[in-house]
Amino acid sequence: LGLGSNLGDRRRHLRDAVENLAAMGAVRVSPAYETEPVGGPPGQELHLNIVVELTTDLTARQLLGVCHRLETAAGRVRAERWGPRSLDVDILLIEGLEVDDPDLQVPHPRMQERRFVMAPLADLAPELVPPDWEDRAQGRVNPAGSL
Ligand code: PH2
Ligand code: MG
Ligand code: MG
Repeated sequence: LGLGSNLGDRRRHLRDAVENLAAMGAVRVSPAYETEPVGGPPGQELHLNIVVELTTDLTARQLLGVCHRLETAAGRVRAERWGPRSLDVDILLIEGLEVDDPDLQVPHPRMQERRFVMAPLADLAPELVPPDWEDRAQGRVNPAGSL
């Protein structure tokens, strides 16, 4: 899962989400990165991004529901696409599964273009990132310690 926040207490939103995910299965959490917004309206605040591995028996659909509930719990209001958000939780990869539905694509179709995803993913699961990912990824990121 890729988690991000650029509104309100970013660290608190991410920590609460990780705590809730940990109640659903074993979690491994990447270091945090402070990241430049990629896409979306201009003038946005920096994001705090992490990647979380969750070991769970949930189906992809059930997991998508969990992601949306965590966003709602963080007070997310959906306005413009890629606008400021208290919490975004995206499914990046599910072991052994591909999904291509209008509302859910796995692997996440844009993850390889995004340094804010690939840098924490490379820390957490280096075996999942291609060796040349840094050449293709956009947006500056800065290490921001552990969550
Ligand atoms: N999420 C997006 C679009 N752009 N940029 C950064 N730095 N971090 C994000 O989490 C992010 C983004 C779409 O969800
Ligand atoms: Mg997203
Ligand atoms: Mg999202």
